[in-house]
Amino acid sequence: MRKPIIAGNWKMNNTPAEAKALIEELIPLVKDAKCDVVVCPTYVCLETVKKLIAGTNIKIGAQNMHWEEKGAFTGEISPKMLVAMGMDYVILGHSERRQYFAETDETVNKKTLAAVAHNLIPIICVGETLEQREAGVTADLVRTQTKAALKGLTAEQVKDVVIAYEPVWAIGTGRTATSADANEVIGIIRKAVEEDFGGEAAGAVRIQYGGSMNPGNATELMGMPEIDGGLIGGASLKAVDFSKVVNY
Ligand code: 3PY
Repeated sequence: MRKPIIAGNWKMNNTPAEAKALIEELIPLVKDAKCDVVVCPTYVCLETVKKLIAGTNIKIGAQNMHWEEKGAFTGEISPKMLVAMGMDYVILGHSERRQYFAETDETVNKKTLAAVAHNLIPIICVGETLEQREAGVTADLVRTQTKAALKGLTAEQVKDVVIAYEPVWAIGTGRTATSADANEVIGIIRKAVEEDFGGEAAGAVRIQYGGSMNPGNATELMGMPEIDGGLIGGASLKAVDFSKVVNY
């Protein structure tokens, strides 16, 4: 049985003071969650949030990182630094990073290998644009992105990775894939994992749905057999909304 995992991607929102207020409101609302609960604040809020969640059931992740441990990479943060700050997870290859910051399948793969080598759990995002969906290449695209991201890992390592299927056209738009569509594409991703790493790894890897998941659609999405959780954007910025998704 795969334990569901709901993660909040705060994106570029919240000052440390706002993050403190949000997490303090959230802690009591999700304390009885049956799923793994993760929040992913900006780098500048990680320390504040990490301190506040001590002793709770909430885990913490960053939204990106570089693959090198250190060096002349102005503006970047390394896996070693995230580990030193006590991070558990790191989101990699979010479509906003692919779209606006030239993230490629190759860099996502380098980051995935670095995350796993440092015992950070990567939440690897894959998903198609509207044009790709309309061109009928969704399955090919998510298969390629998934296989490229995981290349070089062992089957044992793949079991602990988290993948997020986020159709780009459903991100921040209020549009959601139907639960049947999301379930089908996640099934395709799982099959791609099986082809490269075998049935045991594919059966263990957790695959989330992301893209305008909210209190109104979480129960239905989470009821689908292939969907193991959610990567939540806008709804993770309000403690009550995020807690309703977590307690779906
Ligand atoms: C969204 O739901 O908007 C997301 O991008 C989650 O990562």
